[in-house]
Amino acid sequence: ARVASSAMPLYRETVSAPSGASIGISVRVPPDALARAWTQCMLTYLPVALLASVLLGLGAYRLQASRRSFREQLRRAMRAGEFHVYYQPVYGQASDRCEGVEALMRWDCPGVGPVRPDIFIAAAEAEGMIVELTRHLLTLVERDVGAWSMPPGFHVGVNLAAEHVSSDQLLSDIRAFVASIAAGRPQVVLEITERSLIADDNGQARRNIDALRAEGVLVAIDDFGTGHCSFSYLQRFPVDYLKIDKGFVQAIGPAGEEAPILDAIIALAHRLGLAVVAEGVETQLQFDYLKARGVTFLQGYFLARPMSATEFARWYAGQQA
Ligand code: G
Ligand code: G
Ligand code: MN
Repeated sequence: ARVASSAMPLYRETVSAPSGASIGISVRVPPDALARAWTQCMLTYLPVALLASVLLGLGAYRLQASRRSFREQLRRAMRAGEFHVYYQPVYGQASDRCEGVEALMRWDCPGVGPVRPDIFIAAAEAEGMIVELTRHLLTLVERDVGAWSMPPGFHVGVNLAAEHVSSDQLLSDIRAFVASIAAGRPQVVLEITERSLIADDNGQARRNIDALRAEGVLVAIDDFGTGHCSFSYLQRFPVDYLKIDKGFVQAIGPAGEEAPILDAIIALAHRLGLAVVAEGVETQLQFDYLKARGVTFLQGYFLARPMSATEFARWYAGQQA
């Protein structure tokens, strides 16, 4: 269409037809119409864009704030003494008695109640708080173990997250822990997961573990068989125990059905010269099955549940009597 010559060119194109002729197309608009269209466009989309960016910003801020507040909440809970440690007896099959404990962290959050450890441990790992939390656990264990009187060599097992195992603070943390409980001459056992071996990109975890084992600390692979387990890591990464996950132990059926994977793991451990710890032993049948296959240590509700430090001291004294 033809419009006033003051109209602004908006679009221009020349198309050549198959006949050889060329057709010119040009679109022009009067400036005021163009300005009106732009204004309308802005009025429609600008509020939407503004709203979207405010919402995004608010979302990012709240995510940051909730992360910060989770870290602050953990620190506050540590200061307020809301964490404590439960101890689950570990039974030695050769001696037929309790030869150690595994320390398991508990959080009683006022107004909320007990928070499940798998939840707060996973959250602490995700928020970069696990090293701080584990250090706190070590101080609680120091206090508890100091109040017991156990025979020398009594096993004290603690769980370590992969991030801690591969950090350069591990050596000093564990050395300080060992020194602080040295009076009773216990045997410290570090329970690490398969992930600690696999995530060891720069070899720091391996160096830490080698150094601590050379100083007499024992190392167990926890929850064995549940991670991305690769047998080649076991060959390259020397440890002392394989701790078989309760899932495999529970495969021993109520009528004593064979558990082929469990049998294979026990055989593999023995071939590698590793002692086996079975966890989650809940029945007499499972207990007998594992004992018959030469499992060194057993742990589970059939033997004893995790208990507080004072309950454990009383229970242990009762066992000796
Ligand atoms: O009792 P149980 O529900 O405690 O523990 C649940 C899980 O939490 C287990 O896999 C156990 O290994 C883990 N866990 C308990 N205490 C600790 C701890 O102090 N550190 C780490 N890394 N894991 C722990
Ligand atoms: O993953 P790790 O081995 O660190 O955790 C031990 C977990 O197993 C703890 O949550 C502990 O309370 C739990 N546990 C200990 N004994 C038994 C048992 O006999 N049966 C079951 N189902 N869980 C157990
Ligand atoms: Mn464990």
